[in-house]
Amino acid sequence: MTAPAWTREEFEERLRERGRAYHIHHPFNVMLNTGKATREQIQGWVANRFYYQINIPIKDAAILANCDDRDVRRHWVQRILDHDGHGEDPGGIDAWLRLSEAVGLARAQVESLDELLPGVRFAVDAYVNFARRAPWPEAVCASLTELFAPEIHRQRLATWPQHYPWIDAAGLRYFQSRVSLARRDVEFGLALTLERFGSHAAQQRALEVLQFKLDVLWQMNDAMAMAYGVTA
Ligand code: AHQ
Repeated sequence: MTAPAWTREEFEERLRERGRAYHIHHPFNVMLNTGKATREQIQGWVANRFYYQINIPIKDAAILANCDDRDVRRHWVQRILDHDGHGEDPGGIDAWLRLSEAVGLARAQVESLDELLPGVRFAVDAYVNFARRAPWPEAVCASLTELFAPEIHRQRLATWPQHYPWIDAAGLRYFQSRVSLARRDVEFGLALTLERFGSHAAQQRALEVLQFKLDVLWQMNDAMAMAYGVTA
């Protein structure tokens, strides 16, 4: 006897419950957002997170390449433009390089990936390779860690200026942009996930996929904590 599928409300609640494992709760992130991070720890975080940022559009292009649904593609393509830029908008990757300069790093230094830690590279590459190989609805589901992202961006915007007055506020514009973009992205990704993962088994798989992506983000913080230290 197979278990009955959860209702959409129950399924969404189970997805949101996984927020307990979101990297907002990782000691390295708590250190960053409670003002305990040194300049070097912040610089290490910015330089390593750059690898995640430049891989998001590559991940999203993998989803597009696998996706046979035109309506989904016409929504999803916006994510690539958001990061790579389009028209007058230089995009999120450029905004992250602006953040790099604001924390005292040269653009070329960050783009060289000289600071990239093995654990960060492996976690990000695992995410991109997952998106290349998994059925595209699973890769859409993996992006739902952004259910919890507006809070982490708001937390940075609320705490960094007071804790780190040496960081040029223009560098925080990326976080500001993601508060609304993450909400827009999640609205589409969540509706698609609730719709397409219909059976109980599929819903369980969706939770496994979300946990995988939560682990990707958690591992990135583990690697940075090991390399740069973490102050509780
Ligand atoms: O800046 C972030 C971003 O553009 C994305 C896209 C999305 C995805 O497709 O997996 N996830 C994501 C995230 C971004 N920022 C992270 C942060 O902590 O600044 C959070 C991360 C996410 O929650 O997955």
